[in-house]
Amino acid sequence: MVDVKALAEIVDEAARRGVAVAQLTDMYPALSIETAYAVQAEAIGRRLQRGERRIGVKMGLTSRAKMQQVGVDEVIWGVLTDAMILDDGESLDLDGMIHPRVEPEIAFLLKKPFTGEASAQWAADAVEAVAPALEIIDSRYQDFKFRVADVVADNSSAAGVVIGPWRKPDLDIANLGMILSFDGRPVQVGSSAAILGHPLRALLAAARLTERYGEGLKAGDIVLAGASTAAEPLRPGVNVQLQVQNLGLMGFNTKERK
Ligand code: 0L1
Ligand code: MG
Repeated sequence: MVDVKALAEIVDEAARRGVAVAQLTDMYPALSIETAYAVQAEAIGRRLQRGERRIGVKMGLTSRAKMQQVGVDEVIWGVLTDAMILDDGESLDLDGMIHPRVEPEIAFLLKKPFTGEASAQWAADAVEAVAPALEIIDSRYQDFKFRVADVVADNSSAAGVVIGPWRKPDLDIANLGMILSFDGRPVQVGSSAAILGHPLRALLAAARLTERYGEGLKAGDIVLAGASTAAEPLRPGVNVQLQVQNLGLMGFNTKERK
């Protein structure tokens, strides 16, 4: 019998203290996806008890590049809280993180709730605004190695999010060029088409999966669609920028080591 509370404490404490742990599936090789989402929900409950507020969800592994990078080929999701938000242009302290990476994404802001039953048109109509976004991920597992149940339990590696300027969703986002740069040099180049063929498909997947394993999508939620390229390891003292065609430029800095 899996002790969901005990596993939630392991991943939550690892994130809080910035200390890597062994994969949960070492202890429970048969850990199911359903139980892993229960562990995720319990760990998020611990964050909410500490005063954090749920602001939306992140989709993970929505592109081939991401699936290949971590050797898991299943779309997953996690919860975003207000404590994970970093303002556009702000500085990020890497101290307290284990092996942080950054990846280029598209963010949606929802104006109405919708469910797994929704059509693509309904999903598009539910979007209030769209923005370029950078997700900071930090697996709590040693060597950034995990199986799908491990990463789900670990809130799909969510660690931080920077959102660029919001704009009305009155443009075609099917195939936008996305360039992630470190200190002005491109390190990852991709297209929004790499996100499940169209970022709106990630939104539909979010509705389906969050309804199945969680609370569904609500008005006011931010939804990160998932990365269009592999993630890039972060290091101290770097300027990180994302340029998304027609959506604009945004970014953050990492602080120098103390
Ligand atoms: O946002 C993501 O695609 C991350 C999902 C988990 C896998 C990873 O840590 O790269
Ligand atoms: Mg991501």
